[in-house]
Amino acid sequence: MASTVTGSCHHDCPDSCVWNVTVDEGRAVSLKGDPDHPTTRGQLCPKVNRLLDRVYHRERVLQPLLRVGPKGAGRFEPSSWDRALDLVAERIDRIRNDGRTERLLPYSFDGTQGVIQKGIVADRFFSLLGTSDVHRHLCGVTAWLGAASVSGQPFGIDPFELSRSRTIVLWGTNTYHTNRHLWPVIEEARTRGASVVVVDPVRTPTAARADQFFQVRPGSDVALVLGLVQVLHRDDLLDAQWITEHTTGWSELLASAVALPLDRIAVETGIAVERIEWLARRFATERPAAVRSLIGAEHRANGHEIMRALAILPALTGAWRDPGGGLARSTQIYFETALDYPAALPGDEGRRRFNMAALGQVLTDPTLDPPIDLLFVHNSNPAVICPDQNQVIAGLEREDLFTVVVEQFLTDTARYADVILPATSQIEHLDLGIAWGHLYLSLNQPAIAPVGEARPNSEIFRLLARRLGLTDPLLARSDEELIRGLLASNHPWLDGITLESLAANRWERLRVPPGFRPNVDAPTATADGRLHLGALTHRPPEPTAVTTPDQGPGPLLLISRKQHLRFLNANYGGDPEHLPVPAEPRLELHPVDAAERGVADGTRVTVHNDRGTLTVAAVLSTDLQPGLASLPFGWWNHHTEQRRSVNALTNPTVPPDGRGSAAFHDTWVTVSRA
Ligand SMILES: Nc1nc2c(c(=O)[nH]1)N[C@H]1C(S)=C(S)[C@@H](COP(=O)(O)OP(=O)(O)OC[C@H]3O[C@@H](n4cnc5c(=O)[nH]c(N)nc54)[C@H](O)[C@@H]3O)O[C@H]1N2
Ligand SMILES: Nc1nc2c(c(=O)[nH]1)N[C@H]1C(S)=C(S)[C@@H](COP(=O)(O)OP(=O)(O)OC[C@H]3O[C@@H](n4cnc5c(=O)[nH]c(N)nc54)[C@H](O)[C@@H]3O)O[C@H]1N2
Ligand code: SF4
Ligand SMILES: [Mo]
Repeated sequence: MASTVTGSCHHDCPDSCVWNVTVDEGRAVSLKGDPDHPTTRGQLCPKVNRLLDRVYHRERVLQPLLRVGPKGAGRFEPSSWDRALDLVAERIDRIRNDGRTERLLPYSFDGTQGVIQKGIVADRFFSLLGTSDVHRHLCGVTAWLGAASVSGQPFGIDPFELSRSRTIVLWGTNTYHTNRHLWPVIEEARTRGASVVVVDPVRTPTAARADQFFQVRPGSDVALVLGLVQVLHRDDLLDAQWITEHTTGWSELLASAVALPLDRIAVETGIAVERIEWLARRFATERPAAVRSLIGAEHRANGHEIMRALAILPALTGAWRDPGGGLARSTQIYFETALDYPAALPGDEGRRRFNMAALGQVLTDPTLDPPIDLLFVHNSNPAVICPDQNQVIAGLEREDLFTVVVEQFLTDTARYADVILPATSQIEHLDLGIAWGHLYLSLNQPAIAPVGEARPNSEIFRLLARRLGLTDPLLARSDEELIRGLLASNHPWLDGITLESLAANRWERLRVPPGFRPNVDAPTATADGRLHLGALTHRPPEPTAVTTPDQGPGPLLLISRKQHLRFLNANYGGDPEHLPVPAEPRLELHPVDAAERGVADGTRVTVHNDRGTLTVAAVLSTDLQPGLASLPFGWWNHHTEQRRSVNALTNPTVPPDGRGSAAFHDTWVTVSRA
């Protein structure tokens, strides 16, 4: 008899959908979006609709594998779990005995967002060993830090409150595509008279559906906000009382704004003065008014300042006063505040840490002391997702580097492994699902037994811990016990939410009151309880040193967005069934730039800078603007003749303090006929 088991999507996607898996005689036969779940509303997405094909994919890694060929050749022999785990434990033990556990670098990211499988057990394992570690900052941390510099703890409104808004500014986010379950909410607001404004350098599918599209010059967002500040001030549209009572730094902000005249701002942003005036008036008067942003603008050298500017804007008009007004950003902070995450071990702060964007440099730096001898990857595919890919791969090719990869597939990273350990998929393990696009917690129940010999990440680390004699109460807990611990925080947002209630109700909204207004219904979490404004600095993307001096037309700025309907980051980018036709990444160029280079639709072009070269076909698109080119992110490396993808070109620069994301989109390239 068939049964149905409820689970939730693990992907690094704001929507965190809930699904029902039908299981017949131990095999999952259908997976469908839950019709009752308030944000899923019965629909998954083109990435996940065929997740079961992925679960039972002929190319899935289903037993431990040991390398037999040269690094990267992708030749492996099957192994028993005992042999593979003994080998990994023995390698770790060797460097532990030398007292140099800093030679081990764990590398993980958001392959799964489930709290347990993402890393609670792994983090404790590596912390106990005192290994090196990475700052997991490639996504969202710059946005977090930028907003936090204004509001301390960067709470935004629940994005689903946008249904109440009359002015919605989708700022550097491609909602229709990357956050698709929010789109119906925006449409609902529109039927009630809301105006939807998109600010993006590209006419995205979201921009094409907007009421107003502000096609800004890349990286010019701070200038646009400075223009809005001037108009709000000049036309008496500020909420002076709110500014006085709730903020500091207004006069510094105003001084920085008036230093950049409006006509200059129009040039810098590409937006006419009248349109800046329109947006300022609309945002101040057609309320509730909200800015919605994710991470599009953070992947720039001035990403922190852009996110600061976006967090400042709602304070100027007192937008936070209205339910449905303010800033709607990642909601992850609500879950991190409510759940009882295990406290870090004493001494953890002192571990050697690198920004994850610097992996290539870390693995290839001959002066690094001690160097990295053992790389342990799980929940990530750095050979595709990390900037400066040629360096990353040069590192992975090192014969003296021992690489362990816990994966479901033979990814571009796993190909370089010495040992691959097969991981379960989301429908094979237990997890607690949080979200960064809404406020629902979900319980992901395993629907089927692990396929082949796959094991959950958590179990793999527990097995290794046992072999290494690591004792810690957290490592002795089962996944279910870990979930109970997370829920046992006594935080009012978890009031009455237990493992049992989640199992019975299938999901629970955090007990955040509907219409909750950060900075109004709860104090602003800065030391003085005020929102910190202060001067803003506009800094357009600067041509970097790694631009090859160009012969002919000048360099183009290259962005690499999440463009594919059927990729989720680097998931599916190697799966023929998920690839478009023709199956290769293509460079989008504006017709003006194409003409200057003698390039037509389909012409093969060389895209080049000092970090790398790719040969791909060109597609002409008026969705871009002159000077801006775009190559999609997520493709696996074998789809180009160089066996590299867009991150072979991207800029790995991170903020000077090493915290925050890489300037992926501040990448300059020359483009010429191949
Ligand atoms: N050029 C460019 N680069 C980018 C970006 C961009 O926009 N442009 N975006 C950046 C952003 S925002 C992000 S979030 C990162 C994403 O970087 P990652 O988080 O590394 O990428 P994903 O492809 O989501 O997931 C990585 C792997 O996790 C595996 N996985 C899934 N579930 C499990 C599991 O339960 N256990 C184990 N062991 N593995 C599992 C999948 O098979 C997949 O291969 O990429 C960044 N890189
Ligand atoms: N289909 C699909 N959905 C996804 C993903 C996926 O891979 N595929 N990935 C998921 C992940 S990990 C994340 S983090 C989210 C990201 O979700 P989003 O932040 O919405 O997505 P991005 O494509 O990274 O960037 C959004 C927009 O920022 C714009 N942008 C670039 N530079 C600037 C700038 O200087 N100013 C402004 N205003 N805009 C700029 C880009 O043109 C792009 O349209 O999407 C998630 N959803
Ligand atoms: S990838 Fe996103 S939209 Fe698709 S099912 Fe998962 S959570 Fe939903
Ligand atoms: Mo991301």
